[in-house]
Amino acid sequence: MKVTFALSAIAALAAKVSAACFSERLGYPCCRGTEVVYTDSDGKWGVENGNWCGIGNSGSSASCWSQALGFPCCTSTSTVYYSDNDGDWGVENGNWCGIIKGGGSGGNGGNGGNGGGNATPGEQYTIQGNPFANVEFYINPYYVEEVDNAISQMSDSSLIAKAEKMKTYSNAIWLDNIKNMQSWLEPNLQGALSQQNSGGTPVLTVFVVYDLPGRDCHALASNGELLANDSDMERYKSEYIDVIEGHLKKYKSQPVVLVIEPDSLANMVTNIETTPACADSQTYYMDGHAYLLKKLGVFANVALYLDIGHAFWLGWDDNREKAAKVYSKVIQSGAPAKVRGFVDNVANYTPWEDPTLSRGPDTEWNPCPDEKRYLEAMHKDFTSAGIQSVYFFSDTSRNGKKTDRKHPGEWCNQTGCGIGARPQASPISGMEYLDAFYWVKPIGESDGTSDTSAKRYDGYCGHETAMKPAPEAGQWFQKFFEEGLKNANPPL
Ligand SMILES: *[C@@H]1O[C@H](CO)[C@@H](O)[C@H](O)[C@H]1NC(C)=O
Ligand SMILES: *[C@H]1O[C@H](CO)[C@@H](O)[C@H](O)[C@H]1NC(C)=O
Repeated sequence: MKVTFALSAIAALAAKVSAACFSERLGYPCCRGTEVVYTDSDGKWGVENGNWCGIGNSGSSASCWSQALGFPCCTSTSTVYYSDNDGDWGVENGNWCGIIKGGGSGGNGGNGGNGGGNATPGEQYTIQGNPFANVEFYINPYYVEEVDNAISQMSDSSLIAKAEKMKTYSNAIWLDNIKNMQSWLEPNLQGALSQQNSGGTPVLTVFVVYDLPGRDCHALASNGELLANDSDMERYKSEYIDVIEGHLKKYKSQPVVLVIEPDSLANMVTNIETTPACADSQTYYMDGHAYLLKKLGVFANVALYLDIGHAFWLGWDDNREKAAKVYSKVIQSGAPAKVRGFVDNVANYTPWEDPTLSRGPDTEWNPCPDEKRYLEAMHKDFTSAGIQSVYFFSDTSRNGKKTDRKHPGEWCNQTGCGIGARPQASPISGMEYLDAFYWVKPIGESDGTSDTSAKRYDGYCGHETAMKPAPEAGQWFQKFFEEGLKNANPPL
């Protein structure tokens, strides 16, 4: 296969699968003996201890073809994640696995037309207006797998029912290092394309571009792989942005939204003077934006949104004023690229509306104490600053409920958090500049480790209102996921 990597090679899994028979993935054990009682397209069946069992690794067409390529066969999924000349690939336990043909009866209905072969891009798609409108949202099969794993650890049936619903909602795919970009970008574009080709409705995929040199200069938990130096800047351009550009150029017949570099420009607004690492990163952040805008902001089927932090970051009057200058300068530096707008509250917890707060000592005189008032103010300020296209979408993956945090600057794994509004286009009437609510941060993936000895430990993740113990950023956090399900608002 083209994508030669293993997210985590699990020797034990490979060993288990090589000894397995075809029937295990269908929920039946392997036979010890070899007497055939029945044969169907899945393979040869025997009966032992009063139960069906499978004989051998292959039925008429059910051979584990991927083993020869060094990958196990899928045992519990038939969701096609990627197809190439070798066959259909799924993902299990963070590793690629081969889907055995003729075995699709394992009870997994798949997720809507992912099962095409090598989908071929068609004619150029052109986004007109709101890219979230009149499209289907792509469901990330990897997240579905994570949720399935989470469900397998649950026993409460009402919680399981809520978790099942999570598999029907879209969230963004984070291209948070070069390797993950190589692994996730093209297969998901392919998946969305085959769904679009078979269903007839455009299928929108949202990716997060997130690998600037010196990334996340003000926090430790999500520091990136590239340092703020010239040689890493070259890698960002040639190994990351240029590769993304190539794929977007190829997959021109489907809509794509890009979230651009969360936290980076907000750090340029507030943290250059106070945080040396942000001062060191400044030229790379600015040049990086100019470069990526010129490369990625020129496709008719791709809409870009620059990250603007959240209400309790840039909401204060002086910060908004500075922000208008920084963002208009960045957009000009990327000309002739087009930027559709801005995305707020990415991976944060600030509620969409919080009528209990108004400007005063409680908000430290922030006049924008919720995301709605923040976007209203930003819309005004950015428009006055001469920015041409001022639209927004808001990350509502985890802001359904006010969390336990005592200070709105707390960002790590907040207890009491709940899933927020479901992904939807044009959610608020009268707010025509709000393109969508959408889930950028996949809920359940950790914000950062609470292990104080870890290299990327950030003090915020040890705070009183942070859930502990927490795994490294991006890894699955079961307890946190369950809390989000229970507290979902509106309820799941
Ligand atoms: C830049 O940082 C990388 C580590 O990511 C290091 O390998 C490289 O030597 C550095 N280059 C310079 C010019 O300092
Ligand atoms: C941080 O998140 C982890 C998992 O994401 C959770 O267990 C931990 O409680 C959270 N910590 C805080 C302070 O919210």
